[in-house]
Amino acid sequence: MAPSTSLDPMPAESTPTVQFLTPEGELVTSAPAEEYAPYLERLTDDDLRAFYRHMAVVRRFDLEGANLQRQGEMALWVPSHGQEAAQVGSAFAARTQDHIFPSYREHAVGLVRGIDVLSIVELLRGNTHGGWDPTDPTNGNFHGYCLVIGSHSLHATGYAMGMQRDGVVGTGDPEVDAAVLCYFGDGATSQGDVSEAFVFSASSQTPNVFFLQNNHWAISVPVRVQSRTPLYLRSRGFGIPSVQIDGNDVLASYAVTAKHLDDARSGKGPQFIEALTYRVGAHTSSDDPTKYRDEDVHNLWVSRDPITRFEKYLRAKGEGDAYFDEVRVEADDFAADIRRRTLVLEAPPIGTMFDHVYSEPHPVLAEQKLWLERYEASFEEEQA
Ligand SMILES: Cc1ncc(C[n+]2csc(CCOP(=O)(O)OP(=O)(O)O)c2C)c(N)n1
Ligand SMILES: [Mg+2]
Repeated sequence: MAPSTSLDPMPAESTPTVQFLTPEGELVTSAPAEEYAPYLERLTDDDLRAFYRHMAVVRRFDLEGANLQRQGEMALWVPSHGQEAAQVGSAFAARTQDHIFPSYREHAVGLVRGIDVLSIVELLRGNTHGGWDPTDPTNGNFHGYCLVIGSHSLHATGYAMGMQRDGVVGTGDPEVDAAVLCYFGDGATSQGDVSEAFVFSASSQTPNVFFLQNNHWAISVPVRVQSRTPLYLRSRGFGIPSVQIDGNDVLASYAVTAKHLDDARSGKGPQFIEALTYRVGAHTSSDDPTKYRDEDVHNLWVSRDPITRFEKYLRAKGEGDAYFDEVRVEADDFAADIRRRTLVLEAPPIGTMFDHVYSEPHPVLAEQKLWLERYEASFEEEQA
């Protein structure tokens, strides 16, 4: 059991947290984890290596993103450092036909679902308003990032209600049945939108899995200010069962999400998962966490690092230096490729900002677009 910290909403000892991997990388099955253990048995060694590889690559991508922002290539960077296990495990639990509604820190989920993560750079550089097209089959049903805190929990619930009406829930066909996995943060649970999503999801018994990454901070507000109860208990008052997991344990994240997505697809209704994790970096590149964070608590969470923990586990299982060296080279190459492609990104034609406001052409926007294009062109005429 993870030791509690002054930032935990309640002492960890009093909550039944599902954990399979201790921070030392030892495999354990505590009582609350037992029902999820069968979901681990289906994992092959290749799956475990894929978990590690994705976590390592996305951490390197995150570092490159932060560096590129500091070098003036992006307006903003949103770090995912520390949250790799919560994201990679849960993302691997989703099936191809499931839909994912992220907030804005889910770089690892996007990577697992197959988006070109350069799109995240383009979004934070201001080159696009959306980043990627979720309806493009190559984008793994990974919907757009959402910066309006908690609002996408309603989109995710509405989408799941649509799936029920489309008849893709509870058919018993594993190729057809689908669910919606929705990610949000501890701060988002204070938003009315999340409560409303819980109401509608519970009353319609939608195929939703709500995945909360409790990274202990909403910018500079600690989680203990957001809630007087552990957050995983929140949904129960709405009639949505819930479970708290060690979010720095990729195996717990995988197994628990896999079980509840299975339940959701088969028509058993929604589930809420609270993954206890920690935002090791700043909220964004615009934030300075040294102004409000306790160094000792920070260091405690760093000692629970999800990637180091999983590396210890894999090494104990027999994985050697060659594999870890290979992943390190792959992660460096990946980051170098992102850098190379970022540096040649060009600003899009200015009119594109009007193109996706509505799904169909709109006369007022068409007029505004024309006006802006003429205005821009007037500078070129002046110079001529
Ligand atoms: C509706 C709304 N209110 C306020 C903000 C400003 N804001 C941006 S991020 C953030 C904190 C969110 O914290 P949390 O939900 O824990 O997610 P995290 O950033 O920790 O992943 C706030 C308040 C916003 N983007 N949207
Ligand atoms: Mg948070």
